[in-house]
Amino acid sequence: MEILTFPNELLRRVSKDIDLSNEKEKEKIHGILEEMKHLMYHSNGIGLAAPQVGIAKRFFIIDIEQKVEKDEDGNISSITPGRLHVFINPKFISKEGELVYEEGCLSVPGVWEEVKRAQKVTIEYYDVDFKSKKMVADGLMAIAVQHEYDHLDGKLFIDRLPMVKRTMIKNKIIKGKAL
Ligand code: QAP
Ligand code: CO
Repeated sequence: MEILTFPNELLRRVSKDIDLSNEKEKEKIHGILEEMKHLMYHSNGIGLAAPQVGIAKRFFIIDIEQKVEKDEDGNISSITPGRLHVFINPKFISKEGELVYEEGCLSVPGVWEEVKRAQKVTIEYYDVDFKSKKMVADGLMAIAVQHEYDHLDGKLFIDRLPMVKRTMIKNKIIKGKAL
């Protein structure tokens, strides 16, 4: 399993809901989640969605509390996981307010830009045990949920930048990769 990066077309697919009546599919998810968790922590990420590892299904993980220790060379020496949240078949019930936050993405490495999102969101989803849950999130958690949800619809945070900036960044990444 590896993290796909822009402009990989697989990141642009609209993902499908997990079929909660399909026990085989549910079982498979657990193994995938385990691998995604390791990938996310290892890459110093706070969120990772299934489409980012080439799986067109509607689920993602978020841990906004993890602590990453680096040695003097900047290499990761230890990662202390915080609280991992698993969101399966998520749906927004409400969004309120506005918040600008500097976002990055494991699929768009090295790019950090300010994005405008809702400040507070209510989201319905199934957790890792396929139990129905509801969460009211604000601040960083609200940003993370909206960012990861976008991946399920094939959207990236750079799509939400003003046109001029977006074109500049996309061209720069594509040129950089061609070299
Ligand atoms: C989404 O993003 C997010 O470019 C998760 O070199 C971002 O985990 C939610 C990362 C901001 C809320 C606020 C990106 C790591 C990680 C990079 C990430 C990089 C190394 C991004
Ligand atoms: Co992302």
